[in-house]
Amino acid sequence: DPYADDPVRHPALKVNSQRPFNAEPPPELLTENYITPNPIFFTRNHLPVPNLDPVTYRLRIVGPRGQSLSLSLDDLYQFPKHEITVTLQCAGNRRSEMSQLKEVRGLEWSIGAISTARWAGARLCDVLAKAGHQFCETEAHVCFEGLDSDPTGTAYGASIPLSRAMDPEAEVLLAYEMNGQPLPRDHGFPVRVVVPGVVGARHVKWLGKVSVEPEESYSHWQRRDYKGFSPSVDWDTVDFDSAPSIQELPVQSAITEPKDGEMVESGEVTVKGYAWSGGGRAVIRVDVSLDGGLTWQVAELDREEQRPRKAWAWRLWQLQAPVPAGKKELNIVCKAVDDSYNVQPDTVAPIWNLRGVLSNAWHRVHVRVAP
Ligand code: MTE
Ligand code: MO
Repeated sequence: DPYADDPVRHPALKVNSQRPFNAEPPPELLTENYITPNPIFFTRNHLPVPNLDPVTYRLRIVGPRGQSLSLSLDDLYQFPKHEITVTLQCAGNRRSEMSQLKEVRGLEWSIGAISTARWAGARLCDVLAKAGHQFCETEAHVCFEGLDSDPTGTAYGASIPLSRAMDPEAEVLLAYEMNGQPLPRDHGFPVRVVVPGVVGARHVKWLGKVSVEPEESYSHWQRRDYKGFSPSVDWDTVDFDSAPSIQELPVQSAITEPKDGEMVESGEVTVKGYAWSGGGRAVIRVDVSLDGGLTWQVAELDREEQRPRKAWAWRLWQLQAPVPAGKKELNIVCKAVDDSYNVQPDTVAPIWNLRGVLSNAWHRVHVRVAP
């Protein structure tokens, strides 16, 4: 069993797959804290978790002309330490709502394939500069390879455009700390990539190699997965080369309390949730409806700092509202707006796609009101 050496996990996690391990925190724990505690941070593994020795660990950096650098953990600690709060979301978050409409291929994530941490590490731009890389090529990519691999020896891999990697304002990290601790094994010990504002799939864990290439990564997960398609495309007609790889994610929000099917007290209801947008776009508003979207109220957003163009982390929100007299049930809905005034689509059907990615329709929760 290649998974026999996987780490022990927190019992509160909702497991979507045991081997490889994929799990999400239950909604009520997800928004209990702005910073997700490491043990309940969602986990998305494609392969067994490698067991790496921090003493012998080396990160290989390969430049555009093949020149290479081998960095130990101590070498990485010599770069200026950069610390930022970043929300990581899997492209498959909320996939289960898509598969309710029509079958999709993928893990049945509910609303918890998203979490937030303080990440610390070296900036990728500093490390690439040290490797002798000056930003010149415009059509280049930075490819990442993990040290996890399948039985044929193929490693997990992904890439981002070089322009993002070299932009100090994009704050791409080679992270060695998560919430003040060394990275837990499930989250990439000893080093992972953190690409703020970008889909989780590019945040390569157990990082073994970074290379500057003229093309995107040839990895399955860059080229044959994590892309969006029209609802009309099926597995017979799909042409993965025709769509760009997902990088920045669209605006997203979900209700974490109350839960679907719950009974709420009459009088007053408290609705809680999260909202986030990709590319550093800040969430400026969350609208909540108690009547399926006929009328709306504006939720209260947390006061966490949102830097312009660098709003990498989610906002938690809540709404306390009277339950309209005589109501026996509530159809609670939320939708977020980001600072480009991007909004979420009202239903799943027009954004349904065969892989069930980019699922960001209005989130809906149905509850009964206690008599
Ligand atoms: N990196 C490696 N090496 N192997 C993986 O399976 N999964 C990716 C990404 N990085 C993955 C990886 C995907 S799809 C996601 S959503 C995030 O890691 C999940 O990060 P987390 O498990 O720390 O939440
Ligand atoms: Mo993912």
